[in-house]
Amino acid sequence: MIDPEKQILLYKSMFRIRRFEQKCIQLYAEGFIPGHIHLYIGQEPIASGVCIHLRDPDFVFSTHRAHGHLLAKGARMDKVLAEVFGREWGYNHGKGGHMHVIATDVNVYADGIVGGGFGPVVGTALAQKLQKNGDLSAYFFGDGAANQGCLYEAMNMASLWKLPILLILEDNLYAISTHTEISTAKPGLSARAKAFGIAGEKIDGYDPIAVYEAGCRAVDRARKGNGATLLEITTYRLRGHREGDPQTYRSKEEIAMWRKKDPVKAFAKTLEENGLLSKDAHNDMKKEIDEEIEKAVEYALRSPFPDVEIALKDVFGVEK
Ligand SMILES: Cc1ncc(C[n+]2csc(CCOP(=O)(O)OP(=O)(O)O)c2C)c(N)n1
Repeated sequence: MIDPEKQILLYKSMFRIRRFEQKCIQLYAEGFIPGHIHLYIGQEPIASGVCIHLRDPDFVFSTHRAHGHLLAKGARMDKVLAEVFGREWGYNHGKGGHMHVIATDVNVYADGIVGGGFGPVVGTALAQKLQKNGDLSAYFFGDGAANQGCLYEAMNMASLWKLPILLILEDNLYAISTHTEISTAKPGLSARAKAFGIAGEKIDGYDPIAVYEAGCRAVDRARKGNGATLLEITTYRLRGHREGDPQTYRSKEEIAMWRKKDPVKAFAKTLEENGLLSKDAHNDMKKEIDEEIEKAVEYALRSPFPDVEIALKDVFGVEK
Protein backbone atom coordinates (compact mmCIF):
# COMPACT_ATOMS: atom_id res chain seq x y z
CA MET A 1 0.00 0.00 0.00
CA ILE A 2 1.22 3.47 -0.86
CA ASP A 3 2.30 5.42 2.24
CA PRO A 4 0.59 8.70 3.23
CA GLU A 5 3.55 10.93 2.27
CA LYS A 6 3.64 9.42 -1.23
CA GLN A 7 -0.13 9.92 -1.55
CA ILE A 8 0.32 13.64 -0.80
CA LEU A 9 3.22 13.89 -3.29
CA LEU A 10 1.07 12.17 -5.90
CA TYR A 11 -1.84 14.50 -5.27
CA LYS A 12 0.40 17.59 -5.29
CA SER A 13 1.80 16.61 -8.68
CA MET A 14 -1.74 16.18 -10.08
CA PHE A 15 -3.00 19.42 -8.52
CA ARG A 16 0.04 21.37 -9.79
CA ILE A 17 -0.61 20.22 -13.36
CA ARG A 18 -4.30 21.13 -12.97
CA ARG A 19 -3.61 24.65 -11.61
CA PHE A 20 -0.98 25.26 -14.32
CA GLU A 21 -3.39 24.32 -17.08
CA GLN A 22 -6.25 26.30 -15.58
CA LYS A 23 -3.92 29.28 -15.85
CA CYS A 24 -3.13 28.29 -19.45
CA ILE A 25 -6.86 28.45 -20.29
CA GLN A 26 -6.90 32.07 -19.12
CA LEU A 27 -3.60 32.97 -20.82
CA TYR A 28 -4.76 31.39 -24.09
CA ALA A 29 -8.02 33.35 -24.00
CA GLU A 30 -5.99 36.52 -23.38
CA GLY A 31 -3.90 35.86 -26.51
CA PHE A 32 -0.51 35.08 -24.92
CA ILE A 33 -0.24 31.59 -26.44
CA PRO A 34 0.10 31.29 -30.23
CA GLY A 35 -1.51 28.42 -32.19
CA HIS A 36 -3.58 25.67 -30.62
CA ILE A 37 -3.26 24.24 -27.13
CA HIS A 38 -4.20 20.72 -26.06
CA LEU A 39 -4.83 20.34 -22.36
CA TYR A 40 -4.30 17.35 -20.09
CA ILE A 41 -7.13 18.18 -17.68
CA GLY A 42 -8.64 14.89 -16.43
CA GLN A 43 -5.58 12.80 -17.30
CA GLU A 44 -3.31 14.04 -14.46
CA PRO A 45 -3.20 10.73 -12.50
CA ILE A 46 -1.36 9.11 -15.41
CA ALA A 47 1.64 11.45 -15.76
CA SER A 48 1.82 11.86 -11.98
CA GLY A 49 1.33 8.20 -11.06
CA VAL A 50 4.02 7.02 -13.48
CA CYS A 51 6.60 9.83 -13.34
CA ILE A 52 6.72 9.73 -9.53
CA HIS A 53 8.77 6.52 -10.00
CA LEU A 54 11.20 7.98 -12.55
CA ARG A 55 14.64 9.56 -12.15
CA ASP A 56 16.21 12.41 -14.15
CA PRO A 57 18.24 10.21 -16.55
CA ASP A 58 15.16 8.15 -17.53
CA PHE A 59 13.78 9.25 -20.90
CA VAL A 60 10.19 10.33 -21.41
CA PHE A 61 8.66 10.79 -24.85
CA SER A 62 5.38 12.62 -25.08
CA THR A 63 2.85 14.11 -27.46
CA HIS A 64 1.00 17.28 -28.38
CA ARG A 65 -0.63 16.98 -24.90
CA ALA A 66 2.62 17.21 -22.92
CA HIS A 67 2.22 19.70 -20.08
CA GLY A 68 1.46 16.95 -17.55
CA HIS A 69 4.41 14.76 -18.51
CA LEU A 70 6.81 17.72 -18.46
CA LEU A 71 5.76 18.96 -15.04
CA ALA A 72 5.48 15.51 -13.47
CA LYS A 73 9.00 14.56 -14.71
CA GLY A 74 10.44 17.71 -13.13
CA ALA A 75 10.77 20.18 -15.99
CA ARG A 76 10.96 23.84 -14.91
CA MET A 77 7.50 25.36 -15.06
CA ASP A 78 8.79 28.82 -16.03
CA LYS A 79 10.79 27.46 -18.98
CA VAL A 80 7.83 25.32 -20.10
CA LEU A 81 5.52 28.34 -20.02
CA ALA A 82 8.00 30.59 -21.82
CA GLU A 83 8.23 27.92 -24.53
CA VAL A 84 4.44 27.69 -24.74
CA PHE A 85 4.46 31.49 -25.19
CA GLY A 86 7.00 31.09 -28.04
CA ARG A 87 9.63 33.12 -26.15
CA GLU A 88 13.44 33.08 -26.16
CA TRP A 89 13.82 31.95 -22.53
CA GLY A 90 11.70 28.87 -23.14
CA TYR A 91 13.23 25.39 -23.20
CA ASN A 92 13.76 25.58 -26.96
CA HIS A 93 14.11 29.33 -27.52
CA GLY A 94 10.41 29.50 -28.39
CA LYS A 95 10.88 27.44 -31.56
CA GLY A 96 9.02 24.37 -30.31
CA GLY A 97 6.04 26.11 -28.75
CA HIS A 98 3.31 24.28 -26.89
CA MET A 99 3.43 21.07 -28.94
CA HIS A 100 7.18 20.43 -29.11
CA VAL A 101 8.79 21.07 -25.74
CA ILE A 102 12.12 19.32 -25.25
CA ALA A 103 13.48 19.55 -21.72
CA THR A 104 16.95 18.01 -21.96
CA ASP A 105 17.69 18.67 -18.26
CA VAL A 106 15.11 16.03 -17.30
CA ASN A 107 15.03 14.12 -20.59
CA VAL A 108 11.49 14.85 -21.75
CA TYR A 109 10.94 14.89 -25.51
CA ALA A 110 7.50 15.94 -26.70
CA ASP A 111 6.46 16.22 -30.31
CA GLY A 112 3.26 16.74 -32.26
CA ILE A 113 3.71 13.81 -34.63
CA VAL A 114 1.13 11.27 -33.48
CA GLY A 115 3.06 8.04 -32.80
CA GLY A 116 6.38 9.88 -33.23
CA GLY A 117 7.87 8.38 -30.06
CA PHE A 118 7.69 4.67 -30.89
CA GLY A 119 11.02 4.60 -32.75
CA PRO A 120 12.96 6.85 -30.34
CA VAL A 121 11.76 5.01 -27.21
CA VAL A 122 13.19 1.76 -28.59
CA GLY A 123 16.46 3.48 -29.50
CA THR A 124 17.04 5.13 -26.12
CA ALA A 125 16.03 1.94 -24.26
CA LEU A 126 18.52 -0.08 -26.33
CA ALA A 127 21.26 2.43 -25.43
CA GLN A 128 20.30 2.23 -21.74
CA LYS A 129 20.36 -1.56 -21.82
CA LEU A 130 23.81 -1.58 -23.45
CA GLN A 131 25.08 0.95 -20.93
CA LYS A 132 23.69 -1.22 -18.09
CA ASN A 133 22.81 1.88 -16.07
CA GLY A 134 19.41 0.74 -14.80
CA ASP A 135 17.69 3.64 -16.56
CA LEU A 136 14.56 3.25 -18.65
CA SER A 137 12.54 4.94 -21.38
CA ALA A 138 8.83 5.68 -21.31
CA TYR A 139 6.46 6.81 -24.03
CA PHE A 140 3.07 8.32 -23.23
CA PHE A 141 0.74 8.19 -26.24
CA GLY A 142 -2.96 8.27 -27.09
CA ASP A 143 -5.48 5.75 -28.37
CA GLY A 144 -5.17 7.31 -31.84
CA ALA A 145 -1.44 6.60 -31.88
CA ALA A 146 -2.05 3.09 -30.54
CA ASN A 147 -3.45 1.84 -33.83
CA GLN A 148 -0.38 2.88 -35.81
CA GLY A 149 1.83 0.07 -37.09
CA CYS A 150 4.95 1.48 -35.45
CA LEU A 151 3.62 0.49 -31.98
CA TYR A 152 3.77 -3.14 -33.12
CA GLU A 153 7.30 -2.74 -34.47
CA ALA A 154 8.26 -1.20 -31.13
CA MET A 155 6.66 -4.03 -29.12
CA ASN A 156 8.42 -6.60 -31.29
CA MET A 157 11.88 -5.11 -30.73
CA ALA A 158 11.16 -4.38 -27.06
CA SER A 159 10.30 -8.05 -26.53
CA LEU A 160 13.08 -9.48 -28.70
CA TRP A 161 15.76 -7.38 -26.98
CA LYS A 162 14.06 -7.33 -23.53
CA LEU A 163 14.30 -3.55 -23.39
CA PRO A 164 13.60 -1.35 -20.35
CA ILE A 165 10.51 0.33 -21.82
CA LEU A 166 7.21 1.61 -20.50
CA LEU A 167 4.56 2.07 -23.18
CA ILE A 168 1.84 4.13 -21.55
CA LEU A 169 -1.32 4.27 -23.57
CA GLU A 170 -3.67 6.99 -22.40
CA ASP A 171 -7.04 5.92 -23.77
CA ASN A 172 -9.10 9.09 -23.32
CA LEU A 173 -11.78 7.57 -25.60
CA TYR A 174 -11.23 9.97 -28.51
CA ALA A 175 -8.63 10.66 -31.17
CA ILE A 176 -9.89 14.17 -31.92
CA SER A 177 -13.51 13.11 -32.65
CA THR A 178 -13.05 9.37 -33.36
CA HIS A 179 -14.25 7.16 -30.50
CA THR A 180 -12.08 4.19 -29.50
CA GLU A 181 -15.11 1.93 -30.02
CA ILE A 182 -14.98 2.55 -33.77
CA SER A 183 -11.20 2.53 -34.15
CA THR A 184 -10.01 -0.34 -31.98
CA ALA A 185 -10.71 -4.04 -32.48
CA LYS A 186 -11.47 -6.23 -29.46
CA PRO A 187 -10.12 -7.57 -27.14
CA GLY A 188 -8.41 -4.23 -26.65
CA LEU A 189 -4.89 -2.95 -26.48
CA SER A 190 -3.32 -4.45 -23.36
CA ALA A 191 -4.21 -7.90 -24.75
CA ARG A 192 -2.11 -7.13 -27.82
CA ALA A 193 1.00 -6.80 -25.61
CA LYS A 194 0.64 -10.42 -24.57
CA ALA A 195 0.83 -11.45 -28.22
CA PHE A 196 4.32 -9.94 -28.32
CA GLY A 197 5.38 -11.59 -25.07
CA ILE A 198 5.54 -8.40 -23.04
CA ALA A 199 3.50 -7.53 -19.96
CA GLY A 200 0.19 -5.77 -20.55
CA GLU A 201 -2.14 -4.34 -17.95
CA LYS A 202 -5.43 -2.43 -18.12
CA ILE A 203 -5.76 0.27 -15.46
CA ASP A 204 -8.44 2.78 -14.44
CA GLY A 205 -6.81 6.17 -15.04
CA TYR A 206 -9.29 7.92 -12.75
CA ASP A 207 -7.84 5.95 -9.82
CA PRO A 208 -4.48 7.60 -9.00
CA ILE A 209 -3.43 4.86 -6.59
CA ALA A 210 -4.06 2.14 -9.18
CA VAL A 211 -1.93 4.08 -11.71
CA TYR A 212 0.80 4.58 -9.09
CA GLU A 213 0.89 0.86 -8.32
CA ALA A 214 0.89 -0.20 -11.96
CA GLY A 215 3.63 2.36 -12.70
CA CYS A 216 5.67 0.92 -9.85
CA ARG A 217 5.34 -2.64 -11.20
CA ALA A 218 6.30 -1.58 -14.73
CA VAL A 219 9.31 0.46 -13.58
CA ASP A 220 10.49 -2.36 -11.37
CA ARG A 221 10.22 -4.81 -14.29
CA ALA A 222 12.22 -2.49 -16.57
CA ARG A 223 14.95 -1.66 -14.04
CA LYS A 224 15.47 -5.31 -13.11
CA GLY A 225 16.00 -6.30 -16.74
CA ASN A 226 12.66 -8.08 -17.04
CA GLY A 227 11.54 -6.17 -20.11
CA ALA A 228 8.82 -3.88 -21.33
CA THR A 229 5.26 -3.21 -20.19
CA LEU A 230 2.28 -1.82 -22.04
CA LEU A 231 -0.05 -0.02 -19.64
CA GLU A 232 -3.45 0.58 -21.18
CA ILE A 233 -4.86 3.31 -18.98
CA THR A 234 -8.48 4.34 -19.45
CA THR A 235 -9.16 8.02 -18.88
CA TYR A 236 -11.19 10.97 -20.18
CA ARG A 237 -10.08 14.44 -21.20
CA LEU A 238 -12.35 16.94 -19.51
CA ARG A 239 -11.62 19.70 -22.09
CA GLY A 240 -11.92 19.53 -25.86
CA HIS A 241 -9.26 18.00 -28.09
CA ARG A 242 -7.85 21.53 -28.17
CA GLU A 243 -9.05 24.75 -26.61
CA GLY A 244 -11.87 26.09 -28.78
CA ASP A 245 -12.98 22.59 -29.91
CA PRO A 246 -16.81 22.77 -30.26
CA GLN A 247 -17.00 19.07 -29.17
CA THR A 248 -19.99 18.23 -31.37
CA TYR A 249 -18.93 14.55 -31.31
CA ARG A 250 -19.87 14.03 -27.65
CA SER A 251 -22.89 14.97 -25.57
CA LYS A 252 -23.06 17.49 -22.75
CA GLU A 253 -24.45 14.69 -20.56
CA GLU A 254 -21.40 12.52 -21.22
CA ILE A 255 -19.01 15.34 -20.31
CA ALA A 256 -21.05 16.19 -17.19
CA MET A 257 -20.99 12.54 -16.09
CA TRP A 258 -17.17 12.44 -16.29
CA ARG A 259 -16.80 15.86 -14.66
CA LYS A 260 -18.57 14.48 -11.62
CA LYS A 261 -15.76 11.90 -11.39
CA ASP A 262 -12.97 14.53 -11.79
CA PRO A 263 -9.93 12.59 -10.46
CA VAL A 264 -8.17 15.61 -8.96
CA LYS A 265 -11.22 16.65 -6.94
CA ALA A 266 -12.08 13.06 -6.04
CA PHE A 267 -8.54 12.30 -4.78
CA ALA A 268 -8.49 15.51 -2.68
CA LYS A 269 -11.79 14.43 -1.11
CA THR A 270 -10.47 10.94 -0.36
CA LEU A 271 -7.31 12.34 1.23
CA GLU A 272 -9.38 14.74 3.34
CA GLU A 273 -11.78 11.98 4.43
CA ASN A 274 -8.85 9.72 5.35
CA GLY A 275 -7.37 12.49 7.49
CA LEU A 276 -4.27 12.82 5.29
CA LEU A 277 -4.89 16.34 3.97
CA SER A 278 -6.52 19.00 6.11
CA LYS A 279 -8.31 22.01 4.60
CA ASP A 280 -5.47 24.26 5.84
CA ALA A 281 -2.78 22.03 4.35
CA HIS A 282 -4.69 21.97 1.06
CA ASN A 283 -4.92 25.76 1.04
CA ASP A 284 -1.19 26.07 1.78
CA MET A 285 -0.42 23.69 -1.08
CA LYS A 286 -2.63 25.72 -3.43
CA LYS A 287 -0.92 28.95 -2.35
CA GLU A 288 2.55 27.49 -2.95
CA ILE A 289 1.58 26.20 -6.40
CA ASP A 290 -0.14 29.44 -7.40
CA GLU A 291 2.93 31.45 -6.39
CA GLU A 292 5.09 29.21 -8.58
CA ILE A 293 2.62 29.74 -11.45
CA GLU A 294 2.66 33.53 -11.00
CA LYS A 295 6.47 33.52 -11.08
CA ALA A 296 6.38 31.40 -14.24
CA VAL A 297 3.98 33.87 -15.87
CA GLU A 298 6.24 36.81 -14.92
CA TYR A 299 9.28 34.96 -16.34
CA ALA A 300 7.49 34.12 -19.58
CA LEU A 301 6.21 37.66 -20.00
CA ARG A 302 9.64 39.19 -19.28
CA SER A 303 11.29 36.97 -21.90
CA PRO A 304 11.87 38.53 -25.32
CA PHE A 305 10.73 36.81 -28.51
CA PRO A 306 13.58 34.97 -30.31
CA ASP A 307 15.67 36.72 -32.96
CA VAL A 308 15.15 35.52 -36.49
CA GLU A 309 18.77 34.21 -36.70
CA ILE A 310 17.90 31.53 -34.15
CA ALA A 311 15.75 29.72 -36.74
CA LEU A 312 18.83 27.86 -38.02
CA LYS A 313 20.22 26.99 -34.57
CA ASP A 314 19.72 23.47 -33.12
CA VAL A 315 18.52 22.13 -36.46
CA PHE A 316 20.64 18.98 -36.18
CA GLY A 317 20.49 18.56 -32.38
CA VAL A 318 19.52 20.41 -29.25
CA GLU A 319 22.07 22.57 -27.46
CA LYS A 320 22.00 22.13 -23.67
C1 LIG B 1 1.21 11.58 -37.88
C2 LIG B 1 0.09 12.50 -37.53
N1 LIG B 1 -1.13 12.31 -38.06
C3 LIG B 1 -2.15 13.14 -37.75
C4 LIG B 1 -1.95 14.19 -36.89
C5 LIG B 1 -3.10 15.11 -36.53
N2 LIG B 1 -3.54 14.83 -35.16
C6 LIG B 1 -3.15 15.60 -34.12
S1 LIG B 1 -3.73 15.04 -32.66
C7 LIG B 1 -4.51 13.75 -33.39
C8 LIG B 1 -5.30 12.76 -32.58
C9 LIG B 1 -4.46 12.02 -31.62
O1 LIG B 1 -5.28 11.22 -30.83
P1 LIG B 1 -4.69 10.39 -29.66
O2 LIG B 1 -3.46 9.68 -30.10
O3 LIG B 1 -5.80 9.55 -29.13
O4 LIG B 1 -4.24 11.49 -28.58
P2 LIG B 1 -5.14 12.53 -27.78
O5 LIG B 1 -5.29 13.75 -28.65
O6 LIG B 1 -6.44 11.90 -27.49
O7 LIG B 1 -4.35 12.84 -26.56
C10 LIG B 1 -4.31 13.77 -34.76
C11 LIG B 1 -4.88 12.77 -35.70
C12 LIG B 1 -0.66 14.37 -36.36
N3 LIG B 1 -0.40 15.37 -35.51
N4 LIG B 1 0.34 13.51 -36.68
